Amino acid sequence: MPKILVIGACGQIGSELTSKLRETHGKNNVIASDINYNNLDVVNSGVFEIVDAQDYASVKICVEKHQIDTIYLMAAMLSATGEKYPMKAWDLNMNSLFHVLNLAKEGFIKSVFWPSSIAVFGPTTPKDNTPQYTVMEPTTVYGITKQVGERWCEYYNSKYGVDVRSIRYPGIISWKTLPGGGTTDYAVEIYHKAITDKNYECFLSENTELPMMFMDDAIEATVKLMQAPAENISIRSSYNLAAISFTPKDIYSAIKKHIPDFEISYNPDFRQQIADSWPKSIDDSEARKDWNWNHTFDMEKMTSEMITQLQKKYQ
Ligand code: AKB
Repeated sequence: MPKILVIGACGQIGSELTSKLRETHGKNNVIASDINYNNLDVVNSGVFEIVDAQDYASVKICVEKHQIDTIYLMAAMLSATGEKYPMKAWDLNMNSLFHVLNLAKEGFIKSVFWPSSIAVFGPTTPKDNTPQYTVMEPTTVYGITKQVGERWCEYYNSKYGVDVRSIRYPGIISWKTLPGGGTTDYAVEIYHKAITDKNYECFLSENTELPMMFMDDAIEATVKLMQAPAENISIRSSYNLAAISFTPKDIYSAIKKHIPDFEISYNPDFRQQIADSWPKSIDDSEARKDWNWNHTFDMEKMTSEMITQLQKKYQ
């Protein structure tokens, strides 16, 4: 059984990843950690430690205390917040990655999962069916940290034999924990507002198409990648990953089928420019080939699950 530490376990992906890993590997083999107690479901559902991902000693103490061999580093500052605090985004996203990679290099842990993002791509990248290997000129601080991080992951793998694995997540849609500070967050907010207010003002324009994925698929992909035999992992920077692509107008129409009196308006802000620099759709054939990745949620299935679950939550 691996002994796992999830850093950033209170966040949108970290929280659901923690519960999936606990189901799979046993509650006592998965230590959740974050910089605060922001998600009580996570804090109260197993062993929880306060860990500052930016502080090497804080991470190392936790690793040694629990004899951790695998770290999932889910702490990061996302694209929209990163534009407000560029240096903080750089420091958090890069320092945390170096700490974890160095713990692996020094032999304290055996393997690392680190999420990259579609934000590694930029305006000069082909937008449709974006290939695994292509032009990458990110224009956000977040995207720069993810692109540089990918290079370091590949470097630590080839120079020091570190077993680091990564996925370029698209926008992730979930109902349990809210995302924070991303450009794709509208696709979660819209479901909440459809139920609570029957009205949503979208910060992206109606025809802005972006790659997206339902949380269950994102978690499944992460677990699959980490369980794959090392010899199948041909990419040590980060894998393209895709499921569905849609615009605000598309998601509005899908929700309206369930909530006919739902209304939307559009008021694009600074996040529009970020969205415009990203791909519309992603070619993830390498992930499908190397570790049998396959998504299961399309727009319809995701929308009925989101609405069913959120209606229960707000009852
Ligand atoms: C963001 O919008 O910043 C993130 C991402 C696509 O990585 N959700």
